[in-house]
Amino acid sequence: MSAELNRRIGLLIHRSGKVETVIVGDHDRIVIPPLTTIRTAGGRLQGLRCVHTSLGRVGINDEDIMDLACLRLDLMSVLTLRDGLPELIHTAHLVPEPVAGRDWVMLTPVHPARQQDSCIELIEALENEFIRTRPTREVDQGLDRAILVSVTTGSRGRAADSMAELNELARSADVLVLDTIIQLRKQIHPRFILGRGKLMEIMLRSLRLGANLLIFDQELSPSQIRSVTDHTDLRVIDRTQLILDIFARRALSREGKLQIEMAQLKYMLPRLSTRDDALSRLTGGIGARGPGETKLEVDRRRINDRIARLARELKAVGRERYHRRSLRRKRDVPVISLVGYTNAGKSTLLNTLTRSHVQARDLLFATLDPTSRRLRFPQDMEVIITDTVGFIRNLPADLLKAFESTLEELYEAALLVHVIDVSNPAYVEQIEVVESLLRDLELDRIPCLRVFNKIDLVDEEARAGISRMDGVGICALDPAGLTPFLQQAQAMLRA
Ligand SMILES: Nc1nc2c(ncn2[C@@H]2O[C@H](COP(=O)(O)OP(=O)(O)OP(=O)(O)O)[C@@H](O)[C@H]2O)c(=O)[nH]1
Ligand SMILES: [Mg+2]
Repeated sequence: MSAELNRRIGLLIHRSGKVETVIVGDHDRIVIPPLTTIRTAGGRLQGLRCVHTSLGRVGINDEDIMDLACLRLDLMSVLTLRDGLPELIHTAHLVPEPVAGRDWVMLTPVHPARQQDSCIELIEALENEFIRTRPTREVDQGLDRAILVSVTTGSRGRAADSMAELNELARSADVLVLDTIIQLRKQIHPRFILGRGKLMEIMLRSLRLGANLLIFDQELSPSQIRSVTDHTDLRVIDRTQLILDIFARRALSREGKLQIEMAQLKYMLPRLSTRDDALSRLTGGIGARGPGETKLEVDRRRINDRIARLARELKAVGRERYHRRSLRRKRDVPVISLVGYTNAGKSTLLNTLTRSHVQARDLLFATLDPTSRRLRFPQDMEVIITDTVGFIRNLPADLLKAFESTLEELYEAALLVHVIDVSNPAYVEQIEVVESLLRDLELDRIPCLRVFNKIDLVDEEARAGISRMDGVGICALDPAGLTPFLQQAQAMLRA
């Protein structure tokens, strides 16, 4: 048939022998359609092999290897034709350990009638080898296994710092990080975040390490997400989605939950079209449509309805909160608000000052919901101290917007205490991130006291440098050393 049509014909064959897909290509190539996600277990082969014809003399080419690697196919076989009849079958498969610097091997071409070995036995032996070379620890079972990817036009140093933070974010979301890849590019293509070669390299690595998730440090546009997901069945998310996921896990209060859901839906909305395209390509449109409305439109409308409802609920919750705050205002107790980069030690400081037990952990975004406590100052003055969500670089705009009512608390503060983690190598940039967010929120008109925290973790030299800066050094874990901070805070409140 291939010879008659003068086109390549390809089959995707399941291990059971069932033909999943028949692909008719043109003279020189076939395009494998996006798979209907057969398997997503990291580190395993797809369970599908591809066999296609080739009209010339060429067996396996680069394109075939790309498909083999990116789709984790069991095998890729190319049948060459001679005078319209089968000549030789060329087969390539992936290997868990590179052979001669390559992640795949080619078998010796044979006439299709003279194949000796069972391809199923070959595939199963291979898969066992993949599993054997990648032992998983008991404790890691059930966790997402991710490769972190950064594609940037900036400097390597900056990309590395940002990657370190992405790593921390992943850890805070209970994701096991298997590897990190930084690619520096002169320009970033608006449609393709990665070149084909790099994508293939990442796919091969994910197979070798058993990853099931790719996390990009950059925010991806819908078409960039698609350019990756079209070639792989790994889940692909970006930093923003990771942050949203952490927030969704941490939100405890009703308000927090509403805010997060709102932010997630808003983030999802423009990205919906991607999935619909993939869907309609698979189902061919017919059957995927309801009466006069596509599934996408239904989804869109449902989400918009939900967003509108969330907005109403949030408004109601906001009114309650306003009420509570106005009571506090009447009593005329000054409010001190702790602000700062995530993991700086805000909750720890609140706990030490007020002998409370707010959750303080070595995780990013440990705190989401605001907490207030009473605090009596040494010179007999009573204040309320509040702790809230931490800041981070490139905080997604929708997320910031979603937290508007939480952040509103800050506007009532008589004093902001900016907690800085001086043990973090990037603390100078973190100060800038926090202060510029405060400016954006127009909070820079409130007096702000810089507190250099975790001073116990840095050496003498660094400490001397800090003491020259404007602010006070503290160790939030040590109540005895907090007096200078309290004195300065009180002085600023009195001023
Ligand atoms: N060594 C040392 N560790 C500290 C100090 N202050 C806080 N930590 C630790 O830093 C980690 C983060 O502290 P948190 O108080 O949770 O930080 P946070 O600013 O509330 O962070 P988020 O709520 O995640 O934004 C915890 O493991 C604390 O034990 C300090 O002065 N010295
Ligand atoms: Mg906290």
